[in-house]
Amino acid sequence: MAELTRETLIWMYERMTLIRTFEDRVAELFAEGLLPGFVHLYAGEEAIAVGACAHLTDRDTITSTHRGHGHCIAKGVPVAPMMAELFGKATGACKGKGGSMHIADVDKGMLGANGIVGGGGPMACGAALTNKLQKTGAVTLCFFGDGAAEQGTMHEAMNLASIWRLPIVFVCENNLFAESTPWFYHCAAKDIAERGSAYNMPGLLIDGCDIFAVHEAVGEAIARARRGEGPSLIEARAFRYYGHFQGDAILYRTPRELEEYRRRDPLTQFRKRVVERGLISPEDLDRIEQRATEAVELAVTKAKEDPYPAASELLTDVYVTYA
Ligand SMILES: Cc1ncc(C[n+]2csc(CCOP(=O)(O)OP(=O)(O)O)c2C)c(N)n1
Repeated sequence: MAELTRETLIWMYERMTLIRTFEDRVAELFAEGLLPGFVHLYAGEEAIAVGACAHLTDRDTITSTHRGHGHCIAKGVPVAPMMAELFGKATGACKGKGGSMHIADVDKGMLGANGIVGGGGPMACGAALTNKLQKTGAVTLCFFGDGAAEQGTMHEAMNLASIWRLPIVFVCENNLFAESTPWFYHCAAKDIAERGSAYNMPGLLIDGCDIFAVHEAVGEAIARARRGEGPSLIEARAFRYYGHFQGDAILYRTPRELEEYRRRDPLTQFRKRVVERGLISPEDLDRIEQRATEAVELAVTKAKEDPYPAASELLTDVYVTYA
């Protein structure tokens, strides 16, 4: 933390706050019946996406999950096209055809949220292989959940990434549940991070509610990847405040557990630590929160007014043709 510039600290709080504000607002909009399809909210896990993506430029790539809004915002995808996408509007990041689970922005290096659990691993290998062969120096972060950790695709991806020494960091976001199944119930290992040794890569377990711990650990893994030393596995433990999807009755978690999550809230922790050290004033942090609220409200107003895709657009963007 000591070595972080004020600019980086402000960037971190801006992004974490923007994710929280976006997610809380989406929860309301979904409850009002304004958003078609499913939404899976990321609130509570902000420190992971933001701490990790703080090291990346647009040329670096990330793969995401069905819980992808936080990854998009951390990687720099603007909230207006994201919100429009959730409303299914033509101005959406994917022209309103992807919805919450498929937001992508290739110019920002965001290769897409993904409804297929464990689908990001092979994609990350493809992106990283391109970077390795073309010697771009870029890295790929592969975000995946504790449930996805049990998918064959993730094991194959980690094995291949290690054999080929691909510039990847596998970031397992362990929010304790795969839908309603607790992670200790589906995972045979002591922790997911220890599986790194099975693939001959470093494996590290960290506190995913502490952005400084995430920033440091992922930063070291990224530096290793950029040096050509291959992939790493980082398991970041955190919580999600909302249900698995919006509408989930959350019968598998007690109110006491939720209280415990709130006590370790990543945004509150950040605020306390930077204020105590006199790095950013509470007023400046309040202003950042205010700006996030304004940005999200503007995105909502615009998304509501924007048009749906034309019927003539129904069959476009379905296939990609390679010239
Ligand atoms: C291949 C595949 N299997 C099952 C599902 C159904 N499904 C959607 S989300 C989910 C749980 C994923 O849990 P985890 O990877 O821990 O992510 P989290 O929801 O906790 O962020 C499952 C089983 C799916 N979408 N794709």
